[in-house]
Amino acid sequence: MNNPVFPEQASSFAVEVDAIYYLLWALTIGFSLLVMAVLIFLAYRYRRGARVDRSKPVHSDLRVELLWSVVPLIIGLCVFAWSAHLYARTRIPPDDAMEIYVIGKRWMWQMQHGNGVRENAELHIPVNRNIKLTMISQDVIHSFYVPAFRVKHDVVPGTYTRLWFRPTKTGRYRLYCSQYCGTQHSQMDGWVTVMEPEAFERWLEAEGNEANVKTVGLADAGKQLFDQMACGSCHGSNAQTGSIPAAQRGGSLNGLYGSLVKLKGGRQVKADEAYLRESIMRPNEKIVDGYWAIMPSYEGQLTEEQVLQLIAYIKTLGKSEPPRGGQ
Ligand code: HEC
Ligand SMILES: [Cu+2]
Repeated sequence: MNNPVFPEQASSFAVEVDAIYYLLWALTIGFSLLVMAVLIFLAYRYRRGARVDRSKPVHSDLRVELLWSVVPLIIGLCVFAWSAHLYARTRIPPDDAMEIYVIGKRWMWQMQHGNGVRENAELHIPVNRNIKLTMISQDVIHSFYVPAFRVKHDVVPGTYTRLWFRPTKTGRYRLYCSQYCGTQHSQMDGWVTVMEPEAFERWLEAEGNEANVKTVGLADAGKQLFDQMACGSCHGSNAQTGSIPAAQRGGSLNGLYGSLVKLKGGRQVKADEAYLRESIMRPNEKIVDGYWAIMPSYEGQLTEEQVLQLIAYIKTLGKSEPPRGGQ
């Protein structure tokens, strides 16, 4: 069922998002009725000609004023705390999440699974698994919206945004773009298919083996690209780079992903996907402490897909080796 007003609750967030939504409805309706009821009651009671005591009109009453200020304030703060808590949880993907890359472009969604399988306007995922989407746009702002999961996030050009959720029901759910992005915006939709884990594994394997489509894992494609673009001439081991001191080329990228990078000027940043992308596309934006700003920009030379492949490769670097110390 894909009822647009009450979409199915198909993710771990859905019930709670709806609970807050219904609470807001209840508060709005409840308070409106209360105000109306008092209004009508007083209007009736003090109507012209009614025999009531009007000798001591009340102009102000501190207790009443406090009551109608403090009670709504407390309710408002409670709603805020609850929503903020839920929001924070929707923003931080768990570490064990299965990662899928999403590229938005006019007017299509393209998904990339870790093993290299690609889908257009479709996303297949296993049920009851945490799913993390790393998303970027190739042109204008789009927004990835799956009502049944109660998740929506902008997909912007130039940097990655993230979205995560855990589907709790198998089925097919609508996917929309919810930022007006041009003439065919309304057709920038698709389907998310949530499958039993075994069925998903079979599907993924079958897609990967599909005749005449040679799928190479994302990270493997990234490794090929890394060699092809000769990134290793600056970022390789000493054997590859000869005797040039590290500062005059680039350091090893082993264990970089997820680490804290010290920048020139003393600032520290976490090496997440957005940082890696920026380091490749606009290397002069943030210079690593102790290095020279000699890395060329690859902006315009790499497609978003290729950048994703490079990042997938960099993420695999040094996982088996000890974390890098001081480069
Ligand atoms: C001419 C040498 C050179 C080439 C070629 C080069 N880099 Fe770099 N790279 C550097 C230097 C120097 C730095 C450190 C200074 C900086 O932050 O720009 C760096 C920084 C980086 C960083 C951030 C490293 C950190 O420790 O935070 C990443 C990621 C990176 N490069 C990836 C790449 C990739 C991918 C390629 C190939 C597409 C590449 N580089 C090609 C010299 C190079
Ligand atoms: Cu769009």
